[in-house]
Amino acid sequence: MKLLLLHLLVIINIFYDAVLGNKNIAHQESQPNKTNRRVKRAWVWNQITTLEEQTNIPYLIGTLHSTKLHNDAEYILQGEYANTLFKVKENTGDIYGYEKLDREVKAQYNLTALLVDTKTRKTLEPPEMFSIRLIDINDNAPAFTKESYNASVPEMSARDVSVTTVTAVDPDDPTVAGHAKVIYKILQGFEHFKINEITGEIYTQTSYLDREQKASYEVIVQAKDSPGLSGGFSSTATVIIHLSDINDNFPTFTKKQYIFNVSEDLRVGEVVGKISVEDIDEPQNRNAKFHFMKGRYEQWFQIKNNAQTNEGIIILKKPLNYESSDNVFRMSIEVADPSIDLRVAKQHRPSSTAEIVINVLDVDEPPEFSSPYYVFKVKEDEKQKSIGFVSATDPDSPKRSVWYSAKVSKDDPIVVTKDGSIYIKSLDRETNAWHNLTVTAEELGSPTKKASSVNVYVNVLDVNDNAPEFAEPYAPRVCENTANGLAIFTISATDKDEMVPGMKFTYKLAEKENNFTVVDNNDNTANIIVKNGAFNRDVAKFYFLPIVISDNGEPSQSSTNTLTITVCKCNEEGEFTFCEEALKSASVSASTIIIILCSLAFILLCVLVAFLILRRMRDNGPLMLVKNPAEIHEQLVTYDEEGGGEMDTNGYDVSVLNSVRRNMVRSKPDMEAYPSLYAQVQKPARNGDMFSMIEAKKDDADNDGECLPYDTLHIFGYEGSESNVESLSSLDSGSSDSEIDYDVLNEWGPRFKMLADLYGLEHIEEFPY
Ligand SMILES: *[C@@H]1O[C@H](CO)[C@@H](O)[C@H](O)[C@H]1NC(C)=O
Ligand SMILES: *[C@@H]1O[C@H](CO)[C@@H](O)[C@H](O)[C@H]1NC(C)=O
Ligand SMILES: *[C@@H]1O[C@H](CO)[C@@H](O)[C@H](O)[C@H]1NC(C)=O
Ligand SMILES: CC(=O)N[C@H]1CO[C@H](CO)[C@@H](O)[C@@H]1O
Repeated sequence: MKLLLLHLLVIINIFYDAVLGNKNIAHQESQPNKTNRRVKRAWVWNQITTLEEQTNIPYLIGTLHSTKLHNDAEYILQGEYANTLFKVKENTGDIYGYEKLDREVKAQYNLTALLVDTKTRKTLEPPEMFSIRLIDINDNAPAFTKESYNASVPEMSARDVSVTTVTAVDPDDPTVAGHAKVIYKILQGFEHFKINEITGEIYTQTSYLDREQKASYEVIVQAKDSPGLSGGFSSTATVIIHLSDINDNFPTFTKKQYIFNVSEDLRVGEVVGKISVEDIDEPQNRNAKFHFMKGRYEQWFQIKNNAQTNEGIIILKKPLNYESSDNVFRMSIEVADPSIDLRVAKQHRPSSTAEIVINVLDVDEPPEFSSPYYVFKVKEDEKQKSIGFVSATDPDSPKRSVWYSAKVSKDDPIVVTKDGSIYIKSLDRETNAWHNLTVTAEELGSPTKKASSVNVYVNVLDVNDNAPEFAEPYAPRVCENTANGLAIFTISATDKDEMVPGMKFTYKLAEKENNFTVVDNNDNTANIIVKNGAFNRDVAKFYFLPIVISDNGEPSQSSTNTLTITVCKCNEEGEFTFCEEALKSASVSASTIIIILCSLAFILLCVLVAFLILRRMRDNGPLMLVKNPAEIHEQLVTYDEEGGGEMDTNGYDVSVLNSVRRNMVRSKPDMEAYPSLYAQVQKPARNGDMFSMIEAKKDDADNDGECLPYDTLHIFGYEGSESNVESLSSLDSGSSDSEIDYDVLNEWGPRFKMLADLYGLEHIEEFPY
């Protein structure tokens, strides 16, 4: 049958070639002479055709023909595949094919024919180019460009929506009718899809394909050639058509009721629970929007949508309380999808409401104070009383009793009792105007021991309990001869109490005074005015003006402040030329002097102890006795340096010392003249023998087991005229031959003023006592 077909095709081909005027293979039968003459050459062909896919090898393809052929001539082939695929019979010119040829591989072969003399090997004719052309037979099926195609179309599309296009190509000769013409057809899936048989474009055949029912379809398309003819070849390809999702399904609740248990201490803004719904669309096409049906609970809860998870999240808006009546909430919730395409939505709107039940659970909560903070105001003069209380209650149903505590130190003026009362001991606004503390409340017997705390502010209110005083330590100066009535100075005052507007200070002299007056300026200041300006520095260098300053508080407070006015030397212009160092403070307190003297006495004591120990050691060895006088003298001078340390520790009387010094300044020291000064010390007989006297004293000291023999000091303070050492007396220390410069004390400021005056000789007489 196939062979028959082949023959038929050959016949058709021959006919075809003849009609187009191609040169016939069987040109042996035509008139060769005529042709030869016209073209003036012997070759009579230039194209030979043959069918592809011939299998009876060798097969005749065609015949070369030259008029110059004779017995000693032969044909020779040259060119593509000459003498391999194509061979020529030398004497006849018949060309045979020796292999099966495929037009779809190579459709034409170009060759050259030669006619040569067998003896001379000379070409008898010029070489002639010719070609062997293969005639197509339909031996190929159309081939799809891909083995399988992926395509997609939105679900719920209408009819005749283009999905994709498939293409198949037939390699056979398209110029031969039907060999390469392709017709498409759907073999599988034609219920839902159709194809344009010429273009290969696939369309939807039915509308409303639902992705949620079937997401993809496998369509098999066929491509076939030789339409309308029997036979022909075909091939198939698979087209997978995916339905792409659209938002065409409503979200639905999976339960009729959602129950949430939340503890009452859930904080505002936290999540009560999450509600998930079912939506069979793909996630990007879900858009559940939840809302509560109108109701009372709206002030407590709020619902938010989570687009990612398609959930509704219930969030607390207002604090919950198990103990209140609002401890169970029931509400209806609705879900909708506003972006759904209602034209294609295939379902009726499903029931989209559910019930939410929120149970508030009890937790043990800390006590609650009645106020977020407490402020108490109390006058500073109030003492030992309760100023108020704080209170807290257990919000839970056991209603446990509450006790209170505060972290205060022992000397804190405020005490918080267990029952919440706040007591004050005594308060001073000038020390602390506020007492801020934290009070903690705890439930008695609470298993969780929860506590809460509150701030308590105690504001101490001012009471006029401080007297006004000078605003600063004034040191006014005045010239020796000042005109009467001159205001030399203005004073003002301060008060430690709260300075309220309308506060007024008044100034007056404490006692009658002839030399100055104080004039109140009625603006909280006062002027010092000279009354009797004939000041004489020889009479007095300082004036002490006691001034009473009072405030107008309730009750009024006043104090006496002494102003020290220094009288200075002045030139004619009234400028000060010489002033004593102003006494800033009116007096050095007696206690300061005592402290200074006690410390001096202590230092002296230490030195004495050391000195006596040294002495004893010296007595123990005979070598010590022969210490040279200069050395001893040096040690005694060291003692002398301690100044007024005359061991009169009970009631040191400066005036006694002073008078002694004064006398000593006036006359050269004559120790004999003052025996009474050391009368309390029992002295050994003054026989003039210093050595034996020391011996006697040493024995005294050795036999006194009770204490260190420091009282022997006085012996050395009065050694007599025969001593081979110089005077030990510190009374000498103020004399001009002392090498110590006590003027340094003047530079140490007012605290050392007294000492400076004691030791600075030039001031002694002027010291105003
Ligand atoms: C077709 O699509 C599927 C998934 O969409 C993929 O796994 C497959 O590789 C695709 N095939 C082709 C030929 O593109
Ligand atoms: C909520 O609490 C009740 C009892 O109070 C319990 O029966 C129920 O299982 C709880 N529900 C949840 C979701 O915890
Ligand atoms: C106490 O609290 C008051 C009022 O808040 C504030 O003005 C004051 O500075 C506080 N005092 C102390 C010592 O914290
Ligand atoms: C300190 C003092 O009072 N000085 C003189 C003030 O004036 C009278 C005379 O009015 C004198 O007697 C005081 O010595």
